[in-house]
Amino acid sequence: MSTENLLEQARALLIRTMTFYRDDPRTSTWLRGRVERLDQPLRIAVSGRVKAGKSTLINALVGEELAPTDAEERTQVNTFYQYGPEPKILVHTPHGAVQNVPVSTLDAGTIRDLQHWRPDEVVRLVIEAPSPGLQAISLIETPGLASSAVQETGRSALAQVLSEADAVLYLTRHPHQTDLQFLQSVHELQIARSAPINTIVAFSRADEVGSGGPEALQSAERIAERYRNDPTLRAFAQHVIPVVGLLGQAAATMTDAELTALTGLAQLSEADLDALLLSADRFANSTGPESIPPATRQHLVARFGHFGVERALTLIRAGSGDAKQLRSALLEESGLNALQEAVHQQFVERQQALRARSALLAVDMVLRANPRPGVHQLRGEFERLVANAHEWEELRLLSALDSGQVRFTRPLQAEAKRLLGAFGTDPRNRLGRDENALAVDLAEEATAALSRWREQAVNPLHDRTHREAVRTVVRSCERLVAQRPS
Ligand SMILES: Nc1nc2c(ncn2[C@@H]2O[C@H](COP(=O)(O)OP(=O)(O)OP(=O)(O)O)[C@@H](O)[C@H]2O)c(=O)[nH]1
Ligand SMILES: [Mg+2]
Repeated sequence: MSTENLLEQARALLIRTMTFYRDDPRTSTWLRGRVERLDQPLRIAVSGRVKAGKSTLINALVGEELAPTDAEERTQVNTFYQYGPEPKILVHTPHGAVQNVPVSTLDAGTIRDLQHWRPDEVVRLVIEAPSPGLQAISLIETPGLASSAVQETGRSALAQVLSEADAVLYLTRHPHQTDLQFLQSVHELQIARSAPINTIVAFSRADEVGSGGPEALQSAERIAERYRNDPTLRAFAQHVIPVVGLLGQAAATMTDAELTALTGLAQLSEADLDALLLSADRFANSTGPESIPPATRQHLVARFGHFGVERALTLIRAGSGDAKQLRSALLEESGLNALQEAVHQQFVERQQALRARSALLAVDMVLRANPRPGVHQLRGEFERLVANAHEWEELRLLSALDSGQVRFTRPLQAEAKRLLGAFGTDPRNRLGRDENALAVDLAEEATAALSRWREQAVNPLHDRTHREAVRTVVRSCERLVAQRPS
């Protein structure tokens, strides 16, 4: 059995496909781009309906206000935010030309102007920024789907997103039916079905749920929980997370002046503060308190939202006095920490499996679009890799274990997750040993785990789902036995 990892096999197949099409410059150039991408930061598409809060969330994730958020018209152009040593804007036209727009700083205004070009004038904007938040991942904002378009153009828009990104962060304000259908259509593609490992759903603008009071996030969490248990959604999204992107963005980019204003407000008497916080309108426009003038309060509501201001004041009064404490408490309350954690666990840690998926998707697209004599060998190799992609099986089983679709008894459940790589994919992590563990101990532990799980495989009490799950764990153990720890 080959234990060479899936990514390397997928890369090799991608390169062979490129060689096979070398007399077709368009195809081979496209494929070369895909090969190069395997060594670039992971690409995550931020997708969803118009005004779902995509740009705001991108800023919250990057920790800077790069993406224009207050645009009245909707964004028409795919906008890539990626790391670069200096600020840079590249404009891609439909004919393949790339123009460099000279900039010394990146301001949302310039980006906004460029985003208003029509799709037949500009097909893609690439914003390069020296932001630490973009070193491990690149983010792509896709044009917001109009509600009618979710169904109509859903598939083609989606095919586009899929071919551009390794993973999808889908934002929805109300996870209703059309969004589910849209997401499901992603899932219909062959690779997507084999590897439903690349989608996180963010339940966005969660502060607006219900009447939008301080309890909004708890209501949003209850709704999210319902969707997590929805079998349709669970089949392709591993996480449904409520987020208040606006608060996340404000917390991540909070200024000293904002902190000073918030601290000043927190010193008001409880009665005055309660009266002031009755509504966003009252907060922003009432004449008093004079120490914090209306203009400052208007600024605070615009930046943090009414929910965010209320949370910030409550936290300051409870003792989160300095900027660092307040920022981290607000990032927690906005759901941004949970989202970052999910992105890390599901996408960054699993990037090899996601990159392999993208590479195979590219091969599949080319073989379908340009069939010619001799492709059957490549197609055969493609099918073999997809069928044997054990990494994807591990991810599927991990999410089934997390969602409760599959359950082992107590000690086995934890061990299965560890062996499947939930706490790190290195042999040491999988075997629950630290970095000082000796190779011989690891080998011994791997053999012991394998025989334990082989016993489970013949347990007659297990149903089919269970037997398949056990087989996946056994296969992970077999790989650990075959692997030489480095
Ligand atoms: N209350 C609240 N408002 C938000 C939140 N996120 C975004 N908004 C507001 O919603 C509006 C749209 O936000 P954007 O981030 O521009 O949304 P978008 O999905 O990028 O919009 P398009 O690209 O134009 O489709 C802006 O006025 C934001 O301030 C949130 O978490 N809470
Ligand atoms: Mg936007």
